[in-house]
Amino acid sequence: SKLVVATHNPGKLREIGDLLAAFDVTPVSAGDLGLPEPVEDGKTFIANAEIKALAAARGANMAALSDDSGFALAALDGAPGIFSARWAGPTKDFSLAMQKVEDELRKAGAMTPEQRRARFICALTLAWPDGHVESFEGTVEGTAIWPPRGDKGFGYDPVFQPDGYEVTFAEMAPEEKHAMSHRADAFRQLIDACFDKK
Ligand code: ITT
Repeated sequence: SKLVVATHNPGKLREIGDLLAAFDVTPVSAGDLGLPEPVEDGKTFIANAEIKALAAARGANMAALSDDSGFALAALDGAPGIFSARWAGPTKDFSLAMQKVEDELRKAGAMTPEQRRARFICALTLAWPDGHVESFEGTVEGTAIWPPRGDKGFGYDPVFQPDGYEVTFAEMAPEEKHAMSHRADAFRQLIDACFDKK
């Protein structure tokens, strides 16, 4: 069966495609279907994931999967959180967003690893054209490091070192990140609840 992947973020699309590879669904991207991006005015990751998945499911008249995710720093009360994409500015430059993370952590006096606790959050929503939704949230815990390291992955990956690893997400092979990421955590829950194995 076909599934619309309701994202315009190429990094996410690649990871969701990898994570879906073992299942009996053919992903089609929202961008390729020419679906517009809805306004994400929810106050939580799940609220925004539901807005995106429902808009795509209704627009395409097919089941749709969305991902609303972000980076959260304990020392900044969870910022950037649901505003993670916006910290990169209109040019979507994540070297800028990572610099802003570092500047804000310094301003907050957060210099030790204990003060630099960070987590990624991923909300996934599967939605159907009739308005039914199933949502799941996954997380991964770690530390915000500086300077950025690695050139794989996307977004804030170069400044995130997951607990128990000496490498950042951007230094990991994709399979390694997929085995333990916030997205993988949310996916495991969704797959258990909604998908049949091939
Ligand atoms: P769509 O809404 O089209 O899916 P977006 O990039 O606007 O794309 P979000 O509003 O969910 O999506 O923003 C999430 C941001 O959080 C994203 O732009 C990344 O910078 C960051 N992010 C999410 N998952 C990440 C990951 O696995 N690694 C690094 N950064 C991640």
